[in-house]
Amino acid sequence: MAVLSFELCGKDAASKARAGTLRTDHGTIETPIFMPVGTVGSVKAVSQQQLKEDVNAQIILGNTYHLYLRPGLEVLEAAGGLHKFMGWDRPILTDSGGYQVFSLAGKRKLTEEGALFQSHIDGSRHLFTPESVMDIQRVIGADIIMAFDECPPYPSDYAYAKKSMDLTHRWLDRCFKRLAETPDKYGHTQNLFPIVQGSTYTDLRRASCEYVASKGAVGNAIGGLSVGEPEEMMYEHAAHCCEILPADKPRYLMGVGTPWNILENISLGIDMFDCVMPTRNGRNAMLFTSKGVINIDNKKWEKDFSPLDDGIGSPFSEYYTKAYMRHLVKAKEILALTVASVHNLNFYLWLVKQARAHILAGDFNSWKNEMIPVLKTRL
Ligand code: PRF
Repeated sequence: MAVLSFELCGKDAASKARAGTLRTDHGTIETPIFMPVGTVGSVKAVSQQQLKEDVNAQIILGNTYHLYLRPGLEVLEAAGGLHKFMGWDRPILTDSGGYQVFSLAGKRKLTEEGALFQSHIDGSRHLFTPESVMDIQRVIGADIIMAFDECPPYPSDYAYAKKSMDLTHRWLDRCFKRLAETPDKYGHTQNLFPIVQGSTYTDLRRASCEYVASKGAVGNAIGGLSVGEPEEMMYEHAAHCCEILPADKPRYLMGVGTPWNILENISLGIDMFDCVMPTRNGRNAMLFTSKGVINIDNKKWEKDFSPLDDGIGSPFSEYYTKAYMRHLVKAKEILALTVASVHNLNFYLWLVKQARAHILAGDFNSWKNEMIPVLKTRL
C-alpha cells in the first residue's frame, strides 16, 4: 500500500524536541513514542488485549533473531506474517538480529559476508547476512524493518570502531539492494530504517550520519549508544547525530532507556524509543511511577494501600495497590509479572504522551527539567 510518511506537527520553543505523526499501513503513531518490546512475538507477561486496552501501545517491537529461531520462517509464513500470527493489527517494528547475535548467541564469527552464530536455544549453526536478514524480515512482515548492523561494544578502540562502521555501511547497501529486489509479501509496505554506528567517536558518528542520510530512507535509527558509556556521552552523541540526520524524517534511538534518558533524548530531537526496561525491571519488582522509582520488595510498602500510581490517568494502575503488588511479589504469584509489566508500560506510554502535549504547548523543556528529578527519586 503506502510507504511510511512522517509529518511534523509541532516544535518545542527551548529545545530540539518535536511532535509528529507517523503513518504506516497498520495505523498511525504519534511521536515521540515508546515501543514495548515483544521479542518473540509476545510482550512478556502482557496480553495483546492488555497492550491495546490498558497500555494503548501504538507500535510494538519484535526480534528477527528470536523469531527466525523460533517459531521459524515456515510457521510465520504459513500464518501470513507476525501480525496475523500474534493477533496484533497495529504497527510492528523488527530489529534486524545483528545486535542480538552479539548479545545472545553462543559462538559467533563476523565476516564480510555476515555473522555466523550458534543458536542460544539448541546450539545449531546459522549464518545471517544482510540479504538473509531482509528475506527473514519480509516473512515476518513488520511495518518498519531494521538494517543489519554491527553494534561495537563500549569501549571500542578507534580502529575497531571505524572498521565496524565501514562494514555496517557496506551491509546497509546490500540491505537496500535486496529489499528493492523482493516484493512486499502481505500487501502492506515494509519500510527499511538504516542504523547509524560509530561508537563514541565524533568524527565516525558524523561520517555514519552523513552516509545514512545520503540513503534518503523514510526514517533513520541511531545504534551503538546506551551500551555502557556514561549517560552524558550518550546525550552528546545523540545530539550530534540529530543535527546531521534529516529533520523531516523520524529518528529512532535504539534500546533507550530510563524515563529520564527518554526525556533528555526527546529534547535533543529523538522521536522513537524501545527498551526492555519497563517489562524486565517490572518482572524484578521495580516500578516506575510519576512520583519516582519504587522497589516493591521493600517492607515499607507492606501496608501501603494507595494505588500503584494515581498520577498517570490509568484505571489499571489505580486498581492495584502497592501493598497488594508487594504481596504478589513476595508470594511469587505469576500475576505479579503482569501487573508490574502493564503498569510500567502504562507509565512509559503516559510519559511520552505528556512529552508530546508539552511539545505542542511549547513548554516541553521546562516541564522536562522539573520532571527529571522527580522521575529519578527513589521512593
Ligand atoms: N543495533 C541494533 N539494535 C540495537 C542496537 C544497535 O546498535 C542497540 C544499541 N543500544 C539496541 N538495539 N540493530
